[in-house]
Amino acid sequence: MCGIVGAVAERNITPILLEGLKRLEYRGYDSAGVALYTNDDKLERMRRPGKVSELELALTEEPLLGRLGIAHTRWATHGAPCERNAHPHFSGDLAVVHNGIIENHEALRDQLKALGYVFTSDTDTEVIAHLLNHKLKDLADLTVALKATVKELHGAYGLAVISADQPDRLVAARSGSPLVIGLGMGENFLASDQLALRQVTDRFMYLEEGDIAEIRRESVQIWDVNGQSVERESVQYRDGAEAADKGEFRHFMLKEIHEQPAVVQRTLEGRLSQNQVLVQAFGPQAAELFAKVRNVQIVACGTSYHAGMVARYWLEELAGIPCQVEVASEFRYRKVVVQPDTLFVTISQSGETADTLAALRNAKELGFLASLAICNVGISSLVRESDLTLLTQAGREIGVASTKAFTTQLVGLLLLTLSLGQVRGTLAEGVEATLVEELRRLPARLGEALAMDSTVEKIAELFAEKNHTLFLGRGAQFPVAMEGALKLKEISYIHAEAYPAGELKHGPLALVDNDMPVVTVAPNNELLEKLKSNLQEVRARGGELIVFADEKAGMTNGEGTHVVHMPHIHDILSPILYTIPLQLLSYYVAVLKGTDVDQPRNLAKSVTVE
Ligand code: HGA
Repeated sequence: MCGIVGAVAERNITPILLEGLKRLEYRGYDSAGVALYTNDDKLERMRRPGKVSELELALTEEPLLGRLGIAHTRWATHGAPCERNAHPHFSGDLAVVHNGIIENHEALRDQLKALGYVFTSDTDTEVIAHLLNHKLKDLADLTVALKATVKELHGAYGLAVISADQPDRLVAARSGSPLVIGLGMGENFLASDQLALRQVTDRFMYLEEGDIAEIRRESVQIWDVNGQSVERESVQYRDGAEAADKGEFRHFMLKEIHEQPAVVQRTLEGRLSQNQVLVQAFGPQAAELFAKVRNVQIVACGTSYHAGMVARYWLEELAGIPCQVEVASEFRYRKVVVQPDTLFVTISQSGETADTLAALRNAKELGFLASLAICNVGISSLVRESDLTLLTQAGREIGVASTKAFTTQLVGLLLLTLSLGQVRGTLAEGVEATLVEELRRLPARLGEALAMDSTVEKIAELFAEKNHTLFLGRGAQFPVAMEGALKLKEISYIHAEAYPAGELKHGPLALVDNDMPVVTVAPNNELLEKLKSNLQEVRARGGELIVFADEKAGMTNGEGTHVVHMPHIHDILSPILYTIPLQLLSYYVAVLKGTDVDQPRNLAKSVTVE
């Protein structure tokens, strides 16, 4: 979360910093700020609450020009989202921007106050600025003082610092929050995500955990966690900057929903033979490791957790492998009993999700057989630190509410299920060939579901005045209902809860009346008749039903019952298909309510804090 951009160049860098912030804004958008060593040899800053556009406006009215600078877009963890708490934070001649959380900030604040430092914000970040200032008094050199400062910080940080006293460089430190250096000709850059810098360079150097970097116009020097000077490999991207533009669509979210047939296709590419999944897609040692797997533990957060919950149904039903799924923020702090030969699977769009990453690091001490990441970013920490990987090919996801990342994760998890079953010989006869064939047809089915766009848009009108909603599903559709409820909450701010349909009578039915729409996904499977009975229970209490049902499920419109017919699909793949109308529904409800669809309040993309 939060976004950092920095630059040291010979030209004015203000537009570069602003463009970088705009590209990172999807990660945090409470406030934005920039600090520049100006052409008058002064350290100056501009900060504004709200989005980067507010900062841009302020800089148009009162321009700041400089050749060395840092900038930040914030997602507040400590202190309200106001100008006073916006980064960069100053201490004397120093300016600091920070991603992460300093856990010992209270103790440090007390020590620094006792030394006479005056705090002007409520953030944890400000202690870093003052501590560094204090260290500089003895150590004189900015890089040396930063090395001493980070030794006293507990928690997570990606830091960028400039000083008016040593304006030849930008210094940076990484521990728990990613940072990347962008390499230019006679100019260099820094950012929390290379996306911010694709406008200025295609050459990058990724900092590793514990690294400190000194970035000058003509050189970059890095020290590792032990203080040893190290070289980090530089990587060049030739694929051209991925367009961060909405094209013909009104919002990134809608664009990303409509990209799903294409990105699912891409995620399947090179991973299927005629009638089998290619196990090597998970890495060269996959076949050997998969043969030993007797259990699977999946750990993830938010939408990725819902993908993991669907996978549990698949792994147990198809591959006969016991599977547990847990949210990372719980798993990481729990005493876990690990069954022998358990594969530890993490799922994350960004691969930088702090809780998931911490869970992976803990898992390494717990005796799991191996770790496997399902992730959308090949250069992420999660991928680097896992034994096996399957990269989803969703492309950059800008909408804060995840859509295409989820469906491609599901595809990845189905490939995993089939691979494990194949290697262990536990799949029923013919199942793999059938599902491989069905997976090939999936992009076309998703396209058919997307063609229902305008039908779903009409249904959304039923929700515009409502405050509460229930989502119901049975079997593998229960996590789909959970994901549908999460989407609606995230972007329309309507309270939505998901239940397994059979649980309705054990409590939530008490909530049902004609003000509580009930959304249900009803593929044509062996649970259909039971689901229909649950829906009758809702109708009998005056609840309005919105049912996304298989065209062969025999469900029809009636009073208080709105049925949207879905293309028929193999039951195993139905969670992927039925996700689509629920994404569209939440999108159109949010549009009707006039919320900020791509950047909903209080949220941010890529949750890199605990
Ligand atoms: N703790 C700092 C930075 C927050 C952050 O990294 N969010 O993703 C603050 O609250 O300003």
